[in-house]
Amino acid sequence: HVTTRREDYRAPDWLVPEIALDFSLDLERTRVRAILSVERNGDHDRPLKLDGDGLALLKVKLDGADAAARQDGEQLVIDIAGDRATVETEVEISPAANTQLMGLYASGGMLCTQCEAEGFRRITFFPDRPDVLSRYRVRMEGDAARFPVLLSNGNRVATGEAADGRHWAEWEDPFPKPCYLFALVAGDLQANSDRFTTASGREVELNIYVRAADLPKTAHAMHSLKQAMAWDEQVYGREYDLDLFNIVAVSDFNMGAMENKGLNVFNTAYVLADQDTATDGDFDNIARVVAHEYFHNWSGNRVTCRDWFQLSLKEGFTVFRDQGFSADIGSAAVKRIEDVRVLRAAQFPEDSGPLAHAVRPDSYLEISNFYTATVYNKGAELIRMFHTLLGPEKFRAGTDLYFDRHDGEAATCDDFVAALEDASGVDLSRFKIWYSQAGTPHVRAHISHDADAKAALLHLSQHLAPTPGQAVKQVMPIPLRTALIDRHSGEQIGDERLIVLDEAEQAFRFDGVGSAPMLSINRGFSAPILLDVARGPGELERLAQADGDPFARYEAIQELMMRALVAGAQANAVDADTVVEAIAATLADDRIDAAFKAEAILAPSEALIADRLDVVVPDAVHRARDALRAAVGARLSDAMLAAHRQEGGAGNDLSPEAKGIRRLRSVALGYFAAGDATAGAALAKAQFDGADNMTDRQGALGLLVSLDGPERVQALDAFYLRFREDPLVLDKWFGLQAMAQRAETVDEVLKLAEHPDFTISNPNRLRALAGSFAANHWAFHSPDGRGYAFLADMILAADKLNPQTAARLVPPLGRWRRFEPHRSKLMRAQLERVAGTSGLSKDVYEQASKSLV
Ligand code: B3K
Ligand code: ZN
Repeated sequence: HVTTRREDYRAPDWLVPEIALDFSLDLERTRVRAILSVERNGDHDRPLKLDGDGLALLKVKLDGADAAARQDGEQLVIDIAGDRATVETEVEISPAANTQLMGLYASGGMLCTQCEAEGFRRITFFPDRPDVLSRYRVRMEGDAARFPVLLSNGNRVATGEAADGRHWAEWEDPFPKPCYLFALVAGDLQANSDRFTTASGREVELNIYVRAADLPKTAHAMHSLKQAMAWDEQVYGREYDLDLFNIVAVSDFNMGAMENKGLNVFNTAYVLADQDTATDGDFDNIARVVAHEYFHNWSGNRVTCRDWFQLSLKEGFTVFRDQGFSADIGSAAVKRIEDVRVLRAAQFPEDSGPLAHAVRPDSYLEISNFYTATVYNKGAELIRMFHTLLGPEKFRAGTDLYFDRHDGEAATCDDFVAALEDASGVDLSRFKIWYSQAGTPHVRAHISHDADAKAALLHLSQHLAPTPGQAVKQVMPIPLRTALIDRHSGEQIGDERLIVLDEAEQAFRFDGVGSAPMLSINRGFSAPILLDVARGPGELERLAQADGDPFARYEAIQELMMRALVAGAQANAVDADTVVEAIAATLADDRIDAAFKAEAILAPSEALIADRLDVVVPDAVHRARDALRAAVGARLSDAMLAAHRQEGGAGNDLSPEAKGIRRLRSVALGYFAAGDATAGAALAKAQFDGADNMTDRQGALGLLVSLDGPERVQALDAFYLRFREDPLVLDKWFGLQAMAQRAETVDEVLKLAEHPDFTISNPNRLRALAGSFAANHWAFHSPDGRGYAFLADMILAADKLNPQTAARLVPPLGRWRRFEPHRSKLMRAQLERVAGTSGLSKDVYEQASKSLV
């Protein structure tokens, strides 16, 4: 396995300004003819090297004559005398046999492509790197009955009938693009069609292609697309640039979706929704992903990445953009809470584990392994820090300059920062260390007060633990939105300040502070750090009610719970008093909305609690959390019932208010059931039976699966019978059982793996069972090690079909260092078994071997 290093980057030897592709489509055997106009780049005499992967080469010609091409490993090497040439190749591939879902593959009888990062080489020979940009002309021909719809990037320029019931279409994309943005779709699909008029008056035809039966479920995705198009014009000044924008939904897909120019290909999970089958969370995710892929048209497609180490240039920035969009169309405060929860759940563990890597990594074996929470979500936090430092106007001037300066180019993260600096006049050089240094900085804070001087001193220190390959860490600049709050009145003292901690230890002075204040710091989560604030007694309780920053307020309640839970896990007894009071006060507060209440009172997950412990004993964590929830539920049963019964969440109402009421409905019911399992089960069953929407139905079922009464099986069976024909809902059925908080969950999961509806070849189904289970802290860490063995079995079985998706299941085992010795050994043993298996893909090999170090 070969390591690719960022420092080895060299400009391409040959450019390919034009490519013409000709597909003769067939599920079993597709022929691909490619004509490349190549151009020597710079003064050198190196041959043209084209990447390939699993291609059966039928023919290669240079300027129309048989070429002396040699195959070097998977590459095709061609000597060219002049500076320009035409290279023609013909290959055969088998979409039906393509279980990796990279390149051209079959899904439910249709054909589609996924090329990012390195899938284009599985379609034809080409310099498969993002800094080679070409104009594409694509012709495809196939059976007219099987593939009535033929799509590619750009505009359809011609169509026609061919012999033997075949037909063809030709597409042309006027915008030069890297090959990872190429796409082709052929299938029996129907479109939900609509129009959008851009700010400058361009009429854009919009289509969402799905199987005919799914058409009624496309309205929300279409609505979201139009919202996203308008938002990008208003907030970033970015207009769409073609007359056509197509989305296609596919059932078998490795990721969420893909931003191919003018032809986004989506996992059905991020397109299809209606009241009966999709939760509010699903609706939100559809809006988020539709917007994300659309936003890539500028941040990714018009300006792309020079090399894959720059992946966060498009992904971190585009996640930041989709976060802004979701905040604007929903509740900004709740969106921030959700984003930080994702960061803490997915990225912080990455940053503190064996697979820690920088937002701009330095090396990889397999680039697919670097589509991570670090590159995406921490990358977005980095952009957010720039936004915080510059303010919205200068930030916008910076992004305008970036798009302007690099339009049509393949750029770097340094280029992005340079544009922000040049447009704003602000020197950001010291912040660039956030791109290169892995790990989550740990900041400690305390306040001292000088009554005579009426001044407060904020003492801050930072520490960053070593990560693999980075033994010595440098100090980082950490932007902290900070305010002081009067202990008695609860009022903020003076204005909020933006402090930048950029030394190992530093003090900041606040004047005009009459009495010892309370500290509100890292407001809005202005920096992605771990924070330890020395607090006086009663302070968190006070901040939980008084802090003017909604995020800080949420943090205060969560920290209060976290302290009780960590102490509880260590002492095997939970003191719930302060938590009960804080939750009671939050529920009673009519200045805050239901959505915020639901987020604030939700107990931190077991994984999050475990992250605070030096040595994790999963049963202790589970017991502590259970005990706290039971105490809260028992002592606040009336308030929980009232919150559960709050009116206003009509099933067809997708307003933020209605969503908030539904969210609180199930969260409150969860607490109530924790306090009284029997009455809780009955109420949950009633919610399940009476639900006219999937949010309430899934919310209730999510509780019932963890309870032991007869309602559990009744509800699961009813759900199965009703939705067994709907793959996305069946995924929920598998996922909810895998997430059940019961001692028997491992047994259930092993049984579900044998269920006729389980299949390892569909990534959504595999993630629903194995991915959900690995995230079920208590069950996965079953002391007999069966959970670990199951996951390892799944990884090895999936690796034979789909390495990319298999590799994504490895990280939960890589956390072995954090657990008590017995489990630690069991986890390690399974990792060793995986890493030691012969014939492993480089995807899984990289993740497993790195996780053992
Ligand atoms: N850019 C794609 C990622 C596809 C990666 C596949 N290995 C999705 C997205 O971030 O928009
Ligand atoms: Zn993306």
